[in-house]
Amino acid sequence: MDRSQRLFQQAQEFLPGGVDSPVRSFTAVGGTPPFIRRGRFSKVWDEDGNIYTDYVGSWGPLILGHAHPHVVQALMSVLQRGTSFGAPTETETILAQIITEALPSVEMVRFVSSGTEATMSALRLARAFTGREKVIKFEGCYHGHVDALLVKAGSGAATLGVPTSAGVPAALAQATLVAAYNDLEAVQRLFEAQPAEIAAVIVEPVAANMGVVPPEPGFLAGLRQITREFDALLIFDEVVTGFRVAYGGAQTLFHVEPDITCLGKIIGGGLPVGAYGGSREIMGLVAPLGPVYQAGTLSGNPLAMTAGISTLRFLKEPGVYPRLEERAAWLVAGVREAAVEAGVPLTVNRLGSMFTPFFTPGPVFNYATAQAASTHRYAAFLHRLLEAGVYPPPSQFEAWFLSGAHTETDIEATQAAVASALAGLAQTA
Ligand code: KE4
Repeated sequence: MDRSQRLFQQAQEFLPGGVDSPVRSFTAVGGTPPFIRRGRFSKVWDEDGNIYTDYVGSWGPLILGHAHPHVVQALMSVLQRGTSFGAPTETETILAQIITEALPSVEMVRFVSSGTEATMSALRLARAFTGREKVIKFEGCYHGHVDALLVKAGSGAATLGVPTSAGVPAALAQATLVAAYNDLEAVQRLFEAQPAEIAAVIVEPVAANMGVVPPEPGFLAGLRQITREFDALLIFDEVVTGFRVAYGGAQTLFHVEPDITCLGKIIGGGLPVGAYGGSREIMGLVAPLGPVYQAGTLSGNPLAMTAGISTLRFLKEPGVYPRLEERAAWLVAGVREAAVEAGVPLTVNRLGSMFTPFFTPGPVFNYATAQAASTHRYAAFLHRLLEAGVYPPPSQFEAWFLSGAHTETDIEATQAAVASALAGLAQTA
């Protein structure tokens, strides 16, 4: 890996940690991150010519795989017309219509350029709509680097052991109440202690940022009932789960309708995007219609909209999600078998085409139980897989993503690489 090492050294001269997002730095797992030169379908190539079967998928957006012909052709067809106008374009209306048709709880959408912007705006909107200031989030859930939500966050914050970021004003953190994921009673108690002060509960309907942790039966419906009872809003952060776990996201899978939905990743097909949406009543507060200000130079960028439209149109084809489910179930079954064979304690949580192997006997149902996993073993596992041409997320507390481009051959090769890596781990401490 000479070229990636040289490039990483150069990058560290100009970019903090050599990266533009902390988890990419391999700080959690050690070693040099491969610098990626190109991707195609389920594969990525690094700058030293090594090829990998990719399970990061740009952290979720690439559910169709890298450089999918539909997306590339769609982008090529509009690129010549220009890249951004700062004026309305039809592409925004087309994508908004696709989203509102897919998500029954969403009547209107506002596009932004990242998931962080989506959750930040959703929080402001919920506070304006209710006239209240406090919010409830769950330990280990990550909603982007919004000041108010970088409290006991997951993803990179959990990975780097920085549960509460520096620079977040204490006053702001104090308005953020935290409960354990899957703990409805804790949420009930928080509301009973301050019944008229909580604007919203924000939740990843399937947690992905402490590793994958599905909601326990009744958890989401319980949040819906409690927020209704106390006149607070329920915000589903579906930046990961939107169009990932089902075409209509987790809200259609679990039949729970939130008041505000945050989206990102897949709806931009790999280009910068975020979105938040809800009823006409709630979205009617957003400027220029109402008093909640939110804006963005590249919001609704026509290239991102075009990539999103072509991606979602492909996902709407019959059979896409059942095939993802079948392939992911098969892959994970092989991983579980290999762990038993190797005698390595491993808990694999999966929902649809996203999953996480936790190096702990388990079960893993919240942040505390996820933290019991051995990050040391995960790091050793990851490096063995990289050697074998498999590219997992460089953190124990992230989701692995299967795409529609992963073939049966990819899955068999991944299962073999996992079996060999686990057998090797069993030999070491
Ligand atoms: P972005 O601002 O990174 O587009 O989205 C923030 C966000 C919001 N909500 C959820 C549920 C998310 O998972 C994310 C971002 N996810 C991480 C990976 N777990 C992005 C990868 C990174 O930070 O580099």
